[in-house]
Amino acid sequence: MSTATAALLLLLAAVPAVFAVTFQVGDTAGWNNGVNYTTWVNGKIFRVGDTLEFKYGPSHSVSVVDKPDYDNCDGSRPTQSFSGGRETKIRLRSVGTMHFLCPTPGHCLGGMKLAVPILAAASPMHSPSPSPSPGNAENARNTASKRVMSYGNIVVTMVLMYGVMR
Ligand SMILES: [Cu+2]
Repeated sequence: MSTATAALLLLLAAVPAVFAVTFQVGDTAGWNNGVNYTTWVNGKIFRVGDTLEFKYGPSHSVSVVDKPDYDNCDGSRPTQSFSGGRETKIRLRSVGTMHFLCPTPGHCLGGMKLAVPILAAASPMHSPSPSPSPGNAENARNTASKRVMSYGNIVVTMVLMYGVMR
């Protein structure tokens, strides 16, 4: 196979990775009172490999809960909990729906609850994780989707340069 063909195949393999996305929850409003997160989710497509970025003040926290606790705004037994930081990044690791709420009394009832439906990754390159549990927010992986994007960009650049130099 020619070098050009090889480069093209490499490009095709890398392109889906370019689309791993980091979503800032609530957009500029962040993770806060007075935001309708059901509305925020509408029309967005979340995939395994994408990242949720919660930005919040000291009165808020982020708890991962199951659906019944989400429905009841019960933050007493989260599967994961994050606080103290101004920012929490959670990588989406498996297909399904992840449920979040703010455990500060009254905040969930006031609307600080988020249910995110997660679809399969666009390509096998994304399927990360030996870990089966969704949304482990390990620091080491915080920038994973950005690194994936950089990798895609590098490959695209290489291929473009190759085309120009021929
Ligand atoms: Cu809150």
